[in-house]
Amino acid sequence: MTRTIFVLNGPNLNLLGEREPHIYGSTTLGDIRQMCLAKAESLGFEIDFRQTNFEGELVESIHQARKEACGIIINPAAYTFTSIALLDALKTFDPPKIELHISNVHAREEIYHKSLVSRIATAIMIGFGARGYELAIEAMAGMVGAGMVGAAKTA
Ligand code: CA2
Repeated sequence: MTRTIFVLNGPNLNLLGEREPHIYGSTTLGDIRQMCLAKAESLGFEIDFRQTNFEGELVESIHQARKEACGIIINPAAYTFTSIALLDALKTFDPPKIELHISNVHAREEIYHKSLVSRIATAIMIGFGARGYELAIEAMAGMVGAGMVGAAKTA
């Protein structure tokens, strides 16, 4: 079985550390990538780390993950709340999938409260800042090790 975890990041997350540090902190996406690689290596996993500003590219990455990944950690950013295409793609991915948000979306404006992705996520990591990525990798390693399968695909 593959030991590669896909870590997918959606629109505008390439700006982390450059703008709005009071919400998202000062860690850059490059820093987060390095943290993910180090954490995964310590647990015997590999990371395929990606960011895109395009919805279709996220969908394509999920299709690729179906063949190559033992789990997906995804911060869909704004597509969390709008993308049925992303929801449908994630439904086709059987292994564990963790939805991740750096900020506590529930403490923010109402437009950030209704995630479409949460309906099919195996687990959710919200509000731990950049550290959430490391925590999600630890959790993913545990779930994969336990042979866990993701949440129902038909939700
Ligand atoms: O907290 C998160 O990780 C979010 O997924 C970030 C999204 C937001 O739409 C979600 O509600 C919560 C926004 C990402 C925008 O990233 C920026 C980074 C730096 C400066 C400006 C935007």
